[in-house]
Amino acid sequence: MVAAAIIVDGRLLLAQRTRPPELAGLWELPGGKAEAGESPEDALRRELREELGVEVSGGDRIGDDVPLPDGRVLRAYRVELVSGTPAALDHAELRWVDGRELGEIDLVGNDRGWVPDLRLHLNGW
Ligand code: 9L3
Ligand code: MG
Repeated sequence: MVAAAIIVDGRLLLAQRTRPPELAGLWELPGGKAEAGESPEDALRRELREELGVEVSGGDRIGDDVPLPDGRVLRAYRVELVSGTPAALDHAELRWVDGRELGEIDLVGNDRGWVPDLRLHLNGW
């Protein structure tokens, strides 16, 4: 599983999940599941195209891998917007948050451990 930290002008892009019911309404770093034979970087580019309608580049790791209950790991990458304006094509809503807001918003549990690392790159904390 791969997720993206898109940071512009000291704010991080968060996306509000619509599913499954137990995660609906919570906010996450956008991303998803790598398909068979797909590299994490390719998976992230595809997911962001599908979910946000944007092209991204880069891909330095940020934060630690998060072990998921099913044995997979969730890994976050810092990416830069290359083209397009993020749109909520697969989420309820998008929001740009600064460091303070990141600490106050209801994140999905899996993403909470990344907050200290993310904040180092954000304004306002
Ligand atoms: N997940 C957690 N944090 C994230 C992402 C992208 C995904 N930043 C978890 C939520 C779901 C699972 O991974 O349990 C599958 O995500 P998706 O394929 O529904 O986006
Ligand atoms: Mg997803």
